[in-house]
Amino acid sequence: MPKTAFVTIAGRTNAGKSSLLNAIVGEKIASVSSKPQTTRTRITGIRNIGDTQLVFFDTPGLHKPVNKLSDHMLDTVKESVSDIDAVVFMVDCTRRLGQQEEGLLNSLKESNMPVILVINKIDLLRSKDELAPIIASLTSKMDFQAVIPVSVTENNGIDIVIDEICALAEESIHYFPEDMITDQPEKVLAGEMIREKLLELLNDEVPHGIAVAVEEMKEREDKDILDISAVIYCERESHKGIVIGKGGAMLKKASTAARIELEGFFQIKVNLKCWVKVKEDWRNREGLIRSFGLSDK
Ligand SMILES: Nc1nc2c(ncn2[C@@H]2O[C@H](COP(=O)(O)OP(=O)(O)OP(=O)(O)O)[C@@H](O)[C@H]2O)c(=O)[nH]1
Ligand SMILES: [Mg+2]
Repeated sequence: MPKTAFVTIAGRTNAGKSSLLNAIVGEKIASVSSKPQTTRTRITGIRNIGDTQLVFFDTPGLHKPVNKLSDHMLDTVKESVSDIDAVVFMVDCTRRLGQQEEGLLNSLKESNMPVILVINKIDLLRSKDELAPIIASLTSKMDFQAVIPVSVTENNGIDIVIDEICALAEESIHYFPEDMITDQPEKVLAGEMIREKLLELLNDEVPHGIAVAVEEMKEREDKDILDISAVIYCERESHKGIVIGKGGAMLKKASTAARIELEGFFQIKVNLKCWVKVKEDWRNREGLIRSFGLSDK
């Protein structure tokens, strides 16, 4: 009989949740950046091991809500930690637990669901001795199914996370075909790759106010070329200037980096065209948030 486990990865923003999802799935399906609040929606990643199918949900990071988009992101986390088999609660070992993390831990405690504590970024600790007090403080808060220190970027400890989750899988049919790694549409994946590059290249508030909509994505009939056209939306006219950059330099840099990644992912030559438009204060406008696929309400 096949087995399945549904697992949500939750935790503070920037802890490394999407990095973990990518490492488990073995392909980069979720955007990763050094900026907080990179992930905006629930992202599904699938990994098959023998007759066990693991279905992971990467979620937006916990943060202090600052606008309506934040409210939707935090609702996504709440909704994603019910009706599943386990939660991977990921912390950044270099940061203290925040109020939002404490809140999530308390609700997980009440739910009686197995919670695997993953302590990430141990490569940043000066010595291994620093780990014991961190573990002691976290385990005093609740009874975890397992406690696993990891470094996702150094590929250290991820196998143990996978083993622990496999042990929780229950007999059930598989819900996804064996060769599927995510349920995200290709246009969404492409848009996220473009947004990730802008997040890394831009500073301050500008990158957080960006949404990318891929309007067209089509393989040419006569040539092995994938044409992609995308619109980059930002919140103000002044931000548009920053996104485009002097003589178009910023937009060129971001779209070149995105094109290289798109070509690697889709294994085909890509012709990427990006336009920049303004949608004033879209992160506080429900209709626009919905039109960008960032809320289903
Ligand atoms: N040093 C170190 N950095 C890491 C590790 N894992 C992830 N990072 C970095 O941490 C940053 C955030 O990683 P993400 O995977 O985007 O974090 P996230 O939890 O998904 O963030 P949000 O989507 O904003 O909630 C990136 O710059 C990663 O490269 C790790 O093990 N060690
Ligand atoms: Mg993320």
